[in-house]
Amino acid sequence: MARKKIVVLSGAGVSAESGIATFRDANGLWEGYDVMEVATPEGWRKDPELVLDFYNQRRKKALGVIPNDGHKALAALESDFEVSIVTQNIDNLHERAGSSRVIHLHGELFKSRSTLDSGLIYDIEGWELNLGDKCEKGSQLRPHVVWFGEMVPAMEMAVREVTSADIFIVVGTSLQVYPAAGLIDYVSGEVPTYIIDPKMPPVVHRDNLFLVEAPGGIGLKQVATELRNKFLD
Ligand code: BV8
Repeated sequence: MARKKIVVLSGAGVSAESGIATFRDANGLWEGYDVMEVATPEGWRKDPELVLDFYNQRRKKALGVIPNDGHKALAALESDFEVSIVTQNIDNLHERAGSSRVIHLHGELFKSRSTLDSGLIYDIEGWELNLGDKCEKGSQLRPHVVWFGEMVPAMEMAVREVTSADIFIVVGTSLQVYPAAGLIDYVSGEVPTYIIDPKMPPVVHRDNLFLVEAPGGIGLKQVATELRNKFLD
């Protein structure tokens, strides 16, 4: 029998137990920074060094952390299910935990992109991307990240994933950023939908909705057990 397909929408909360700050929790990432200055094209134009430093600090932090039980529980689901992870996170902890299909809606921290030709994308070795680092066509490299006010190119692919889900899991996201948060609206009422978060985000009630008020490390293990009991003969 074909394996059931699980689609996951993850946010900063799934990396919290690895020690990476979320955006909107107390002492979150945006504290101490003005989003408009470090995560918008205008901020980049105004002060590229401030922006490069903001992402260098996050890359340095991300190099020193490891995947947590939540990332590992999602990777382990691949032994019994087809799993696609649509993440808003720019860290690579899902991949490092072993997840083989990860769509980064908002880009990737360890990649840079040409400011002249957006098709030129490079891996960043180490943690630094600095002013003067140029693409092969000689233009300044920028973080390969989707800033506020920029298009989300992977959205179409993400919509295709969620519309083909047999099971949908939302973990570690406040569902405040669009169009990512709108993905839940593409999931039909017949699809069992799990929301895992210690502080439940606002979700319009729907059929087959299961709220798991717990951190990702515990909640994802609990849901994984439930799914195996429910869907594996
Ligand atoms: C676009 C990359 C248009 C950078 C990010 C007014 C109303 C509505 C929308 C808008 C508006 N004004 C502007 C907009 C659009 C805007 C938007 O949605 N703004 C919001 C803030 C209102 N969106 C955009 O600009 C998008 N683009 O719309 O383009 C367009 C169209 C055509 C042509 C041109 C343009 C682009 C949005 C992408 C922005 N980039 N990140 C970077 O990372 O530095 S968004 C950023 O927020 C991150 O990606 C992050 O992932 C994302 C969402 O945050 P969360 O992941 O949810 O994190 P948060 O801290 O909020 O929540 C953490 C959750 O975890 C909490 O629920 C917490 O309880 C939970 N948690 C805590 N601990 C744990 C836990 N869960 C589990 N376990 C734990 N231990």
